[in-house]
Amino acid sequence: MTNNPTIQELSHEDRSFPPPADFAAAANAQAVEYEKAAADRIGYWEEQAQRISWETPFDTVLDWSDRPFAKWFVGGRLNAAYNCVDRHVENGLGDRVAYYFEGESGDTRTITYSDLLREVSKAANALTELGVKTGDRVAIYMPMIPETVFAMLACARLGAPHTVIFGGFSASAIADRVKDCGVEFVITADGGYRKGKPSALKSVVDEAMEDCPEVRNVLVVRRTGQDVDWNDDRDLWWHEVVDRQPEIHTPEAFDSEHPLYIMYSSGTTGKPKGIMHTTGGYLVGTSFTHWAVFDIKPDKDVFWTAADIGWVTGHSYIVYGPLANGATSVLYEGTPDTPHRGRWWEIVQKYKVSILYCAPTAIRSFMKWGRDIPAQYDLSSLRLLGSVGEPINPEAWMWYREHIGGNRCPVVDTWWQTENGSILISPLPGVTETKPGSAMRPLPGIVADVFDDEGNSVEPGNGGYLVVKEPWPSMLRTLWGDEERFKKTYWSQYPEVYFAGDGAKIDRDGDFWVLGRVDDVLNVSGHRMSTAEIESALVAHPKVAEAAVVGAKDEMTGQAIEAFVILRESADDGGDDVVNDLRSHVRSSIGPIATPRSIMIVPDLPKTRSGKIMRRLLKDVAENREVGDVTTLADSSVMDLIQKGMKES
Ligand code: 6R9
Repeated sequence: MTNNPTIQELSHEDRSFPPPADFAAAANAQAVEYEKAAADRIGYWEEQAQRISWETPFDTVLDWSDRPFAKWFVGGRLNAAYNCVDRHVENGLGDRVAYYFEGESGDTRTITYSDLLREVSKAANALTELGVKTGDRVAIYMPMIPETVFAMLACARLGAPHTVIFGGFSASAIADRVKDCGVEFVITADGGYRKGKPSALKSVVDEAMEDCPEVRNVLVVRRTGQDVDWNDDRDLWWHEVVDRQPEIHTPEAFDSEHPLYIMYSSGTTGKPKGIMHTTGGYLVGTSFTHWAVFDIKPDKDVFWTAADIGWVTGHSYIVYGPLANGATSVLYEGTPDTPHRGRWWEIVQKYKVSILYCAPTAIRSFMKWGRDIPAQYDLSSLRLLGSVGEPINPEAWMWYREHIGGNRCPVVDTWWQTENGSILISPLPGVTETKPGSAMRPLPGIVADVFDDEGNSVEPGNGGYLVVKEPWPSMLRTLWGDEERFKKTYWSQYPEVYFAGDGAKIDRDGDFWVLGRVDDVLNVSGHRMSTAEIESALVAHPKVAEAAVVGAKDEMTGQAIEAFVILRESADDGGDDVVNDLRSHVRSSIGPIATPRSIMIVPDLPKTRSGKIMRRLLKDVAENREVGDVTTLADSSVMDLIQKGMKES
């Protein structure tokens, strides 16, 4: 590993923001949390486990004897749905709102914890009637509607692990997951509303089912009322089966290590990985982090994770974390620009959202649309902002802080992965003096580091591989049906250490800068550089809305930097001047080594449905190869436009 300057030095990042005094004084998590966890990590997790109601208390906090297969809270028994729903009603909080649901087309529903208990109980009774048993896997392919949560919790209540498949996936992606997971029961809807139109889901499931003869039933929620084909032997309407069920259902307690769900990773290459989470540790991890990182005050806050339930962020911070903590959340079905570009801010204003959690890609879209749009709404209810999913460039961080947070809300950049189950690296909003673009420190109880190729901790300022050195409660337990791949992917680079697959640096203050996937790290003439660093420099230019950088093979330098840039709407329409401008901008902000070989102005970037830029496809373009598999793109026409532009230029 070469001695590179830190990202701070590269991007001249010297701004930092202490928590506002009143926020700090009232914060859930104070600095003492770090001290307690450092003094006794296992004891710390034992204490955090008290957030959860155990039907049978655990006798051992962690069994790590069969590493890398961890067992947490051994001997404990609990029911996840009971923890998310029943106990709050038993504690007299039945009238508290669990969800403010906002449909894309403006229809709304308010669901209290009592409503949730009734709906989840009925759904659990229905699944039981239909033969779903403890241990059976249930696939859920749904829009962002309350029934999605009811279905997940009904599965959890029965100990039937769910596998939620993002509602934008194709029939073949569904079939792959259903088969890999041995699913015999599917829950879907006729369709959902997206970008102002009903989009079909049932017909996609129908197509997938042609390849999945083992599925015996498909339970269908009526959401849009659109026409659907019907297979009388297999298909059932939710309202016909669930509505007539008894409203009482007694939950059964399961072992702490009973599987709660399987989530297939968004993996951009190869067969998807079935990441398996279990019950006790996952609930402890999600409820603890939701308390510590989001400072949740369940009787006051309105919490909004603007992500899809079909991704881990939705599982942990729309469903399990907030519900375990008895919080009130917003559940929004649609897209940020339907019917207009102020939709999110209208929702914040309407429900007085106090904590917002979203992805940098959304923030950069809002930047592109301009600050005047959020300025038209009352965002004064907001008190804390979070970011997740990819490195947030300092400019987007600053824009978020200023134009959404009114320079008053702490911004928490939270690093974690599907595999992690819950946030691992993040500021504590009432404690940490944050730096734009840094996820700052491992949370109390988490032991992370940055290693070089040999497995030594890198010197401050040097780049390396992000690792987690001790197990944590919400860690994945295995890959479904593939223990070897689990061991090889995460535990083979360094003995007994979790390899995250991300590059990172630790600066001289000990703060972490996550640079993106290791496969996004470039090597130009022996200099290690992150795509994120160069993208960050590009996006800092006033004319740039969004940028993606890839390394293309180069005979002289090993790799050469190729940039794809979307201009802001206010900028002129590109041309050589802009390109030259941007090249010299990157040169002056990072150094000549970072100067892109070419910069292409594009109308859009290829993204997965979870918003991650698919650099692999851009690399194909940059290296003049046939473009690879585009089926996981949110909009596959983007690649045609980019290639066309490439030929013309
Ligand atoms: C929660 C989630 C995981 C990958 C991860 C990393 C990137 C997520 C980040 C971040 C920099 C952050 N990532 N959060 N990179 N800073 N705050 O997104 O899970 O979909 O599994 O993605 O996302 O590269 O390895 P998942």
